Order: sequence, then structure tokens, then C-alpha cells
Amino acid sequence: MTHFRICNLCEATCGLRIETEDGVVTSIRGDRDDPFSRGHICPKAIALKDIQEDPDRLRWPVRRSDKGEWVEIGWDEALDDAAERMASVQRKHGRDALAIYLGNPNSHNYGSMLFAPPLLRSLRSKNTYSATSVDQLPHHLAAMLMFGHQLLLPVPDIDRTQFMLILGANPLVSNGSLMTAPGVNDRLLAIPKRGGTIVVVDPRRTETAEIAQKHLFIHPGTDAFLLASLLQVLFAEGLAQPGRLQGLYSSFSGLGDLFEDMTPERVAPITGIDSEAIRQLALEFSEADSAVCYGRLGVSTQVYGGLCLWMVNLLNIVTGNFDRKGGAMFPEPAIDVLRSVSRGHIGRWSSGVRGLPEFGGELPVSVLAEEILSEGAGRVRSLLTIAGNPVLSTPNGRQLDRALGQLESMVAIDFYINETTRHADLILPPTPPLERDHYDLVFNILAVRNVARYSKPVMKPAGDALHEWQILSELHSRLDRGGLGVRLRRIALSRLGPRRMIDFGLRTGPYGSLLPGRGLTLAKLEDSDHGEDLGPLRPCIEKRLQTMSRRIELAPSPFVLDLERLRSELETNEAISDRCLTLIGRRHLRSNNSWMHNFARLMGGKDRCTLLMHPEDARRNGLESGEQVDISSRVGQVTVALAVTDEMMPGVVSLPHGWGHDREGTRLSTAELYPGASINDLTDETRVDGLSGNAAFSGVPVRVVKAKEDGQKT
Ligand SMILES: Nc1nc2c(c(=O)[nH]1)N[C@H]1C(S)=C(S)[C@@H](COP(=O)(O)OP(=O)(O)OC[C@H]3O[C@@H](n4cnc5c(=O)[nH]c(N)nc54)[C@H](O)[C@@H]3O)O[C@H]1N2
Ligand SMILES: Nc1nc2c(c(=O)[nH]1)N[C@H]1C(S)=C(S)[C@@H](COP(=O)(O)OP(=O)(O)OC[C@H]3O[C@@H](n4cnc5c(=O)[nH]c(N)nc54)[C@H](O)[C@@H]3O)O[C@H]1N2
Ligand code: SF4
Ligand SMILES: [Mo]
Repeated sequence: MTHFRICNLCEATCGLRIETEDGVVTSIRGDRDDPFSRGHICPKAIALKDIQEDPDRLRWPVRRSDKGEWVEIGWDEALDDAAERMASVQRKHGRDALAIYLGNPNSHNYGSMLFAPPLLRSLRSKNTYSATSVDQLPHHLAAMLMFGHQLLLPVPDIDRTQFMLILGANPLVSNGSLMTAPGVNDRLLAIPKRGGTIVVVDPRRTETAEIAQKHLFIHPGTDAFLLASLLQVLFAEGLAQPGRLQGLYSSFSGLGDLFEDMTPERVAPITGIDSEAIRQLALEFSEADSAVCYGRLGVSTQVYGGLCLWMVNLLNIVTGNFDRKGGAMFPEPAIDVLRSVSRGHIGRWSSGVRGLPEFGGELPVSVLAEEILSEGAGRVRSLLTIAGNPVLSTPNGRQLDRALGQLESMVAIDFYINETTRHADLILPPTPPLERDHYDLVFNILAVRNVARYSKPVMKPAGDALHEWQILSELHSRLDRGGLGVRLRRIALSRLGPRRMIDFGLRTGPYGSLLPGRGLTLAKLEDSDHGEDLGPLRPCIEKRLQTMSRRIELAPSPFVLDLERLRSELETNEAISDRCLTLIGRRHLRSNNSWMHNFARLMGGKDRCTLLMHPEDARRNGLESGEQVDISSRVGQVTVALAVTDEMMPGVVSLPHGWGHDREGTRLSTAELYPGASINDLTDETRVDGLSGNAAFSGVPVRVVKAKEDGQKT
């Protein structure tokens, strides 16, 4: 049988053509007729078969016995037990004693997107955390303060731009992020083919930098200085032009004063980029027929993350490239999730120990461990994780690992016993991707083309398996303490199920109609193997803008105030010349955050969890390629093999994240073969973006020495 569906493993949402025989997957290929991905896939898609067939994957709920063994139990018992553990902690110690961590795959699972929020609302814990604060929180902050909604995230119009400036992203490997662009490789290569230019700014000469027309090395964590000086040049040279949206901008005049002192000459020693190169970059950007600045993970996970994303938007705005073909644009998805998600808020409460602000109802996950370890009334005593592995994914993971051992109870919704879920009392496994239907609610908000595709399940759920939404809905019904109205709404939603909610969303969305037989409906998408193409992005900010002032806010005061932090560093840091190495992360095409490392198909080849270092640094430290090195930071130490390469900037070393599978008690069959070491045993939970609280992974100071004992692991 042939099935068509979209891959939900990363943000690219590639269309797949899957063949099955007698319920077994026999091939997975790219769907050449998919209107968006046109046949592109990456090696991870094939591993959907591995997830389906993986003997390590849990099929039944498991409970840890007093002797520490995992025992399979039935669903009713598991759900009752899970709900009771959560409820009893909240009864005894208050609502905030239960923390929740939502991991990355929730955003790729429409069941979670629809059914986790009502459960969270009824739990009402201030200790709600997610992968957002180790990822894209600064993007949401900039969107909320400038455009009035945390999800109004501009995306680069990659298919039509003539100049793309990429800061801190490596789409050739990540397949694009906050820019859903399947086959991004071809889309990027098309830019120089039509006479355009790609410039990459990155402390490493990445795979993306290799195909760019220009690559500039930058010291980790200093992009805010670069962006400020690009703006300085544009204003000083009279090149800042508001363009078509002039009437929509607050306070365009006076904006340039904010950056007056951030000249290329002053920021050059900090960024490591020559002042002439900065000036030239500003000129090229402003002269291009169309241009877009795209900043991603490398700029959001740094100490000036918020400032960076604000200035990325400003650069697009002041060069007249905002909401314009070839510039930064807003998708118009068939289901407009913005209508049902809050616009966002910040600082309504703060974390107990360090006082970091909440954003959109969540605290920064960098504080989770200390909230568990602190003695005192507000202590977190129980944790629910949904699709996440924060022991490997969040800064100072070892501390969190220790903290999880001290919880009174922990429940995980996940299909693996991994470094985090091994601490749980109960694990509730949802169906794997191929056993469920799918409609992408999140990445269509970020897509470089408007499309709508619905994926039917490829196989029936095995046995009594429950979908994520069913688990969440069952837990909710056991924990619901809302009034009659809330309860009726919950019952109605669970009867409706996510499928019909999608239908409703489509009918009431911009391409739908409530009249029978008209507009986009679920039935229409079900009948169409490859989905619907809804066309290229169109200027639409006038319609989408949600600020109270009905203007695009160019200078929200939190950013203006935070510029002072940058300015004070400009003053103290100009002569920085210490020889400390700084650490950054990286991704690999055949790796997916902290999981999928147990599939031989993806893991073959060279050891990937290596430390990259520039030859000069290796020589100075007396180190050679291939030998084991001890890397240490304020918070810990790991041992990995060294790979010496001039793709690194001198003074900067790189290690991938998501590894460190040698912890005891996991059930991952290849953990011994491919353990790797966790970068987050080195990253520091006290390093956060002062404005948003997002983890600042980039630029952690480290020492690297020959390993005490070759091959020794810590
Ligand atoms: N140092 C450093 N740390 C980083 C990063 C970095 O670049 N550097 N990147 C950060 C980023 S961007 C992110 S998004 C986070 C990601 O970190 P996490 O939020 O921890 O997400 P994953 O590592 O993807 O964890 C996936 C878990 O979800 C489970 N899972 C997969 N699919 C499903 C499903 O459908 N349902 C359920 N219930 N479970 C499922 C898997 O078994 C696995 O245990 O890591 C962050 N950590
Ligand atoms: N194959 C694969 N694909 C993935 C993932 C995966 O794990 N594997 N994870 C998915 C997830 S959750 C996400 S969020 C996206 C992320 O997708 P991207 O945003 O493309 O993230 P990375 O590939 O980590 O690229 C970040 C780049 O920033 C650079 N960098 C580090 N520090 C700095 C700095 O201070 N300044 C500048 N200018 N650059 C810096 C790094 O060298 C790196 O090249 O990828 C997604 N796609
Ligand atoms: S690029 Fe992403 S969406 Fe496309 S096949 Fe690979 S993992 Fe799946
Ligand atoms: Mo992410």
C-alpha cells in the first residue's frame, strides 16, 4: 500500500511516500508531488521505520517497583496512578510543587498542541517549563513587544530574496528553523544562481558557510554588537528608509540615536570582525534589490538573545525589507493558531530562587534544578515531563540529574527510558508517529510558502496503545478541578478529538468557509494525497499586526533599556584579549536533539561527538587530533576525542548537544556503542539572556587539556 504523509521529525515538514506490505514499512521516500518539499527528504525520515520497530520503544505503561525494576501495567491503572501522584503533591504542598516540562517533540504533535494546554491550565502550576527557554524564547519576546503577538514571527522569503544574511543558523544541517523550508539546500543554492548573495556569520565555517558567497567568523555571543553597528552605519550614512510601511511604524525618527556610539571601529575588537567588513556588509544589505537578515539558534541562545532578535527585525525594517517580497514576511496558515494562543506576557511572576521572569506562562528551564533543590515552602517536589529529555537538553544537566533523584514523584509521557525518564515512577508511552494522523499546527506559521497537508495514520495503533491526546485528555479528566463550564468544555473537546478540531480550524481559517461544500475542509485535504498549495507569502502585516497601538513598535522600552547592558560591555570589553577558549554547540544531519541515537542506520560512520578546535589552539595546548581531551567549565567536566580543524575560529571550540548516553538505568540498546558526552554537563545554568531568561549556551568559557587517562569517561 502507498501512503502519503509529512515527516514530523523536524521543522521542514517534508512530504513522504511510504510503502507498506502486511503492516510493515518497506520503503520511505520523498514525495515528488508534494507542493512544498518536491521530493526532498533527509536520512532521518527513513528512521521513522526504526522508531516504529524499535525494540527499545515502550509499548505499555511501566512503573518502577520498589526494587527499581520496570514493570508493565495496564492503562487504567497507569493513568489513575499518574493522576493521583500529581494530585497528591499539589494537595499536600500547593499547586506550584508540581513542575511540568514540555519537550521539543510536542510542537511536532498536534495532539499535544491541542490537549496539553487545557491540562496545564487546570494544573495551574507556576512551575511550567519547556524547550522554548533553551531555544527560541527571544524570538517570541521580540515578536510580542514589536508586533503584539508572541507567534508573529517573521520568516525569510528565501525563495525570492537577493541577499540573505544568516546569523547563528546552519540550515544545511538543521534543515531550517523558524523557517520551514523543506529542501532548504536547493532553496539556498538558488539564491546565487539568480544573482543573489548569501552571507553567513558564525564562529564556525559551517556546511552552510561553505555554500555561501561570504563567511565572517564572529566571537560567540557578540552578534548584538555587530547588529547594533550595522544599524549605526545605516543611520549614519542616511540609508535607513522606512519604505511602504512608514505610517505603521512608531518613532522611526530618533531610532538612529540609540546606536550612535556603536560604530564598526568600536565593535570590531569585540566581535572579531574587521570594521571595514561590517561597513561593507551594511552597504551591501541596503543596496540589494531585496534582502533579509535571518538570525536563529546561535543568536537566540546567547546572553544578548533578546537584543539580537530585536535588532534582526530592525535591520529588516530600516532597510525597507519588512513584509515585502524577498524580505522578512509573515505566513498566512490555513489554521490560524494565533487566534487561540495568548499574545504573550512577561514577568507576571518570577522563579522562587533566582527571580527570573515568567514568559507566556513559563519559567526559564535554567532554574528548574534549583527550584527542586532549594529547601523551603516553594520547593518543586514532583515533575511531569512530556516528550523531553532535559537532563541532556538543559544547562548544567548533571545538576538537574541529581535534582530529579530527590523528587517525591515523577511521571513521564515518553516512549523511551532515557537519561531523564529513568528517574520517573511511571512512564506513559504514546503511539509512535506512523500510528497517528498528523496536521502541522506550528510549522505552518513559519513556512516560507502557504500550504495545508493532512496525514492519515500509516498503521493502526498496536494493541491498546493511546495517542498523546488521549493520554493528556485522560489525565485531565482525572485531575480536572474546574467548575461546570470548564468540565463541559473538557468533555466536549475529548469527544470531538483533535481531527474534528482541525476541521473546525480549517473551516474558520482564512481559506475555509462555514458554508457546506465551500473552502478548505479536512475532507478536502483527506482526499488530496499531496495536500493543497496555498501560494507564496504575501504582504499582510496590516491585517496580522496585534499591538495595542496598531503600530509596529520599533523601540520597546525593555530593549532600549537592555541596550545599556550592551553599552556597558562595550566600554569594559574593548580591550578583551584573554586566552580562554569558549564553547559553542553544533548539530548533525543524522541526529535529532537528544534522541534517535539508538538506530544503527543513523549512527554509522565516524564518531560525531568530538570537540572541534582550531590548529593554533591545539598547538598552543599541546593537543593532537584523535586524542581524548578533558573539557572543563565552572559546572563540570567531560571527556571526548579532539578533532583539529581550521573550520573553527581560533579561541572557539565546538561540541554537539544531545549526547551523554552512558548514564546508568536507561534502556537504549546502543548507549554503549554511541554514548558521546553531554555538552550540557559543561553549560552553565547561571548564564542566561538577562532580558528573556533564555539559556545562553554560546560562549561558555572552558579549559581543554589532554585526558588524564586515555579513553576515560567521567
Ligand atoms: N547545549 C545545547 N543544548 C541544547 C541545544 C543546543 O543547541 N545546545 N538545543 C536546544 C533545543 S533547540 C531544543 S528544542 C532542546 C530539545 O530538547 P528536549 O526538549 O529535551 O527534546 P528532545 O531532545 O527532542 O527530546 C525528545 C524526547 O521526546 C521523546 N519523544 C519523541 N517523540 C515523542 C512524542 O511524539 N511524544 C512523546 N510523549 N515523546 C516523544 C523522545 O523519546 C525523547 O525522549 O534542546 C536544547 N538543548
Ligand atoms: N539534523 C538535525 N536537525 C535539527 C535538529 C537536530 O538536532 N538535528 N534540531 C532541530 C531544532 S530543535 C532546532 S531549534 C533547529 C536549530 O537550527 P539552527 O538554528 O540552524 O541551529 P544549529 O544547526 O545548531 O546552528 C546554530 C549555528 O550557530 C552557530 N553559533 C553558535 N554560537 C554563535 C554565536 O554566538 N553567534 C553566531 N553568529 N553563531 C553562533 C553555530 O556554530 C551553528 O552553526 O534545528 C532543528 N533541526
Ligand atoms: S528534513 Fe526534517 S522533515 Fe524533512 S525528512 Fe528530514 S527530518 Fe523529516
Ligand atoms: Mo529547538
